[in-house]
Amino acid sequence: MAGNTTFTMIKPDAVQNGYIGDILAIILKNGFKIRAMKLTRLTPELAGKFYAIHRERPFYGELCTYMSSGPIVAAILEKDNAVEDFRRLIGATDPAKAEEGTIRRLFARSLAENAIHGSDSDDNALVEGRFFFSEFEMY
Ligand code: IDP
Ligand code: MG
Repeated sequence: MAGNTTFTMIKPDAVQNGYIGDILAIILKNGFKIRAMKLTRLTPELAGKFYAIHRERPFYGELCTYMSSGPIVAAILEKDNAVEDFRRLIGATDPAKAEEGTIRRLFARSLAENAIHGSDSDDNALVEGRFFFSEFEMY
């Protein structure tokens, strides 16, 4: 059965461009509830740990530099079928391929700087949420 929570980050480009409010409004309008949220900043080491699954990929270094280049908004979101519904709402990794109306289509600059993260499975949603939040920060 699909779980009801996912994890997201509004990435440094989107925070820098002033899109936090617009993106959160879309997320809330689409029925997601915020269970945890913080403005924070990753170090290159923490970004490397978060994206360790990609460490063999050619873009890993660039990804860690980008994800530590400025503050992000990290959040745990709740909704029925959260992981799948949120991935649909953010759109394809490459904003040029993302559907009309998706968050990446609306706010992303490029394949690398693509505005927002969404967990790709229930298991990863849990791991990623715990990476940023203690149980006392989840409501
Ligand atoms: P996802 O965020 O849609 O799940 P992943 O393939 O898991 O996409 O990649 C993680 C992140 O790495 C992407 O969101 C994007 O920021 C970056 N990325 C993915 N592919 C490339 C690439 O080919 N060049 C540069 N950056 C990339
Ligand atoms: Mg991914």
